[in-house]
This record gives sequence, structure tokens and C-alpha cells, in this order.
Amino acid sequence: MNITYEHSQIAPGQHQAGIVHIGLGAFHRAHQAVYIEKTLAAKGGDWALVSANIRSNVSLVEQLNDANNRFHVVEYASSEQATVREICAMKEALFAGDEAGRQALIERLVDTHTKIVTMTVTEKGYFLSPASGELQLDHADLQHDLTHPNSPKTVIGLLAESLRQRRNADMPPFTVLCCDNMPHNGQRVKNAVVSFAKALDTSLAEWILQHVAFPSSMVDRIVPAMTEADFLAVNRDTGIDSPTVVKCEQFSQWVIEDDFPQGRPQWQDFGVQMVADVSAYEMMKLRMLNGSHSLLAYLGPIAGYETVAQALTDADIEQFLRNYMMQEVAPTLTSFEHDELSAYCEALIQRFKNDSLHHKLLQIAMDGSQKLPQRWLQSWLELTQASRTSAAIELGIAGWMRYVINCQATQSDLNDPLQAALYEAISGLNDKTQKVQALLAFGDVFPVQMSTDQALVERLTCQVARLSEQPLAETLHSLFSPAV
Ligand code: NAI
Ligand code: CS2
Repeated sequence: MNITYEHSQIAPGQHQAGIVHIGLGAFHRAHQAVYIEKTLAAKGGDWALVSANIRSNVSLVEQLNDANNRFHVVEYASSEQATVREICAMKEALFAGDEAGRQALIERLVDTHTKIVTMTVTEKGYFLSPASGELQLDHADLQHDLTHPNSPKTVIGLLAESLRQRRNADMPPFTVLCCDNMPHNGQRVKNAVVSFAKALDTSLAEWILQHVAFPSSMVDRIVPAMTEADFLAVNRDTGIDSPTVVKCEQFSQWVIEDDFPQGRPQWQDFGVQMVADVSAYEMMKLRMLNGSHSLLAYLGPIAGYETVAQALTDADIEQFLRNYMMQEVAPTLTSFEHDELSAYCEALIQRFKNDSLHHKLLQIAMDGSQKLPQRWLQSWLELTQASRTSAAIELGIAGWMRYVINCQATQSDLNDPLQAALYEAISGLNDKTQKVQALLAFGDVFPVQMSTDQALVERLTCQVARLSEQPLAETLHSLFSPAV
């Protein structure tokens, strides 16, 4: 293994914290923190990070604190080559899942140095209807925040409360930068915060609408959750033995709408694409990359595969993904030339084959109800409208349905915020057609054009049965020409 070590060039404590991040998970450490590290090292400035968790993972925060918030990112180009980066850009890591932590986080959000608030709290962390993007104000957590607005538990409540305090103190607002894999993520978070504020104080909602910028962004770097085996492998490859280390692929992309009234780091000098409108990039990434990931997540395990790279050793699956990307996604991405999309597709196939990542299909299968609309269903609608085939997408939907049905039958964890409702909808039903209909009836996930389409119900029922009864290769061969 050929390892390059990149030691941090910044002195911790030298920079004020200009960015507060909510959602201190693996992705934040391996993506945003790396860009900030490079920017601070080369350009300086008061853009250090305060990074917080408001839900899970108090132990990660403690482990980071024990290491003065210094950690390492191991970027695997392949099983032969990796770069180890030391990151010192995080000035503070805090856990805000209790009252003291929440107040400490609000204090940082209201601090005059804070110019930008970034977030990676997963799709479900915003409490939006996945299909429409509307805020689900009746959710218990948001109801809690509406009745205790000074002690909010959700990211939406935290943004509203800290913006309220800034407005009352005559301070400028911060810019809100969502870094989760959602379509129009800035616009969705803006609508959510404004809807929430409206329910509390219409003048606050008005102030947010007029003064706060919510640029959208497209983020991309494959950062799998660390397993025990990964910690051992990283230790073996690099000598680093730390619970805060995170590993990822070498590739990284960040496209951001350039709307930062309070200023921003000079990201454009460090590979970030600053653009006027991110929607074409985000659509391409969500449908091509994430859409392929979800196909692998629900179909790969049927053939016995546990990771993305394992599934890509199967020539039929590789061919199936190419087919999906070029026949069912490319026609929906009208802003790009065919050659660009073809190159993007080939680059993705190569990224998926990186066998140092051990990216678990089960991790990607998580939260399916929050992911399907932007990854597959919008394309399905557009293809259907244009009378084009969407056989790969439909096989994926059948794969997801089979997965939900099997998890319900064995009462295992689906790892999805809609788990209870999905299980209730299909429990007691014996007939596969009825189960398919019951799942399609989830209006927060599937558009009405799908739930009322009888021919689709029949096709999905047939595919769910096939996926359960015959080898995946046979199903793929019957739908698509086999790999040569
Ligand atoms: P992770 O599991 O390491 O971290 C998840 C983070 O979300 C934690 O900080 C957790 O406390 C927080 N969270 C979860 N549910 C929440 C809720 N209801 N309210 C508030 N916070 C909540 O996951 P990771 O890898 O950091 O990914 C997080 C998100 O980042 C993804 O869902 C995706 O949207 C985005 N992302 C991840 C990529 C990856 O490869 N890991 C790549 C591109 C984007
Ligand atoms: C994955 C993404 O977990 C998932 O659903 O599809 O996290 C994926 O790895 C990233 O978006 C890559 O940028």
C-alpha cells in the first residue's frame, strides 16, 4: 500500500469559528472539513468549524474532544494507494442532545462570528414529506419545538430560534447551507424554516423570507460508515489507531449556489464549483449515482452481495446499471450532452468498483422512503409521460417492496422513519397484489399517477414475486440483454 501523509498546516485556535455545522457524522468529517482545512491552510480567515450533533453519537463528540478535535481522513484511491489527511479545522465539537448542549449550540449559532450554518442530518432530519418537500408540522418532534421554541430538538427549530435571537439583537442572519442529498435542498430547508416560523410568529417568518439566504448545494463523496473491520484495516494500512478516523474514496465534489450575503471561504480555489443554479448537477447526481446505489441496495443482496464493490464484480449487474443510467436517467437530464453523461456513468462504475471502501448495501438501503422520490420516482414520471420504458426503475421499486415485505414478515429493523406505518399497512395482507397496492398508496412517497396505475400494480406484483422466487441473474436476463 502506497500511503501519502498530508499533515495539517493550520494552528488550532488561530482562526475564529465562522461556520457552525449540525450533523457531525462521517460525511461532514470527510467532505466539508477537508475543504475547510485546505482553505484555512492556504488562505487563513475566520472560517474554522464548530460541529455539533443534536441526536445520536455523543461518544464521537467525546472522542473528538479527547483528541482536541483533531482527526484523520483516509482517502483510498484503490487498495494500492491512499492519502491520510490530518484535520485541525474543527475548533469545537459539541453534543447538543441535552438542554445544556442545546443552549451552548444556540449560543454558537447566535455568535457574531458565525456567518454560515451547514447541515448533514440525513433526509429524515428535516421532517419533510419526501414526495412534496412540505414540512410535516404535525410530527411530534416539531410539535415539541413549537411548544418549547427556546429549547428546540430539531434542526428546523434550532434554525428558527437562533434566527429569532439574531433578529431581536439586530444582528445580520447567517447563511444556511444544506449539504444533505435532497433535491433543491436549500429551497426545501427555507420552506421548512419559514413554515415553522409562521406557526410561531409571522413577523419572524417574514424576516427570514426577506433576509436569510438558503443556497442549494450538491455534495458528493462516498464515505461509508466505519465498521470494526474498517478500523482494523485503516490501522493496518496507515498506522492510525483512532476511533475518530474516517475513510472515504479519493473523489470529492461540491457544487454550491453562490449566495452568501455574509461572506464565505474562498472555496472556489480548492475545487468547489460556485454556480448560479445547482439544480442540473443535483439532478444528475441524485438520479445517476444515488439512483444506482439504491438499485444495488435492494437488488444486490438477492444475489448474495453485501457491498457495492462486490455487486460490481457481477457483469450482469454492471450492465444493468449502465442500462439504467443511459436508458432511464440520461433522457431525463436534458441539460447535459450525451457524451458528458456517458463519461459520468463510466466514472461512477469505476468509483463503485473501489474495493477498499467496503460500502455496505444495508447502509444504503436505510431510509428508503426518504430517498426513492428524488432517486427514481421523478424519473419514472418523466419517462412515463414521454412514453419511454422504466423497467430498471420498476425492478428497483419491486426490490424495495420485497425488502419492506420481508423485513415486516420477520419483524426486523427496516431502519426507516416510516417503518411503523409501512408495517401496519401490509400486516394481515396475504396477497402480494394487495401489499403492492398498500405500499404504493403511501402518498408521501409515491405520486398518485403510480398508485392509480393498475398496469403498474400488476407489473410490480409480478417483479416482487420473481425477485423472491428466481435468481437475480435470470430476472435481469429476462428484462435486459445479458452482459457479454
Ligand atoms: P452518519 O450516520 O455518520 O451521520 C448522520 C448524522 O445525522 C449524525 O450527525 C446524526 O446525529 C444526524 N442525524 C440523524 N438523524 C437526525 C435527526 N432526525 N435530527 C438531527 N440529526 C440527525 O451519516 P453520514 O455519512 O454523515 O451521512 C449523513 C448525510 O450526509 C446523508 O444522509 C446524506 O444526506 C449526506 N451525504 C452523505 C454521504 C456519504 O457518503 N456518507 C455523501 C453525500 C451526502
Ligand atoms: C448513498 C449516499 O447512503 C446512501 O444512500 O447513496 O450516501 C452516497 O454514498 C453519497 O451520496 C455519495 O456522494
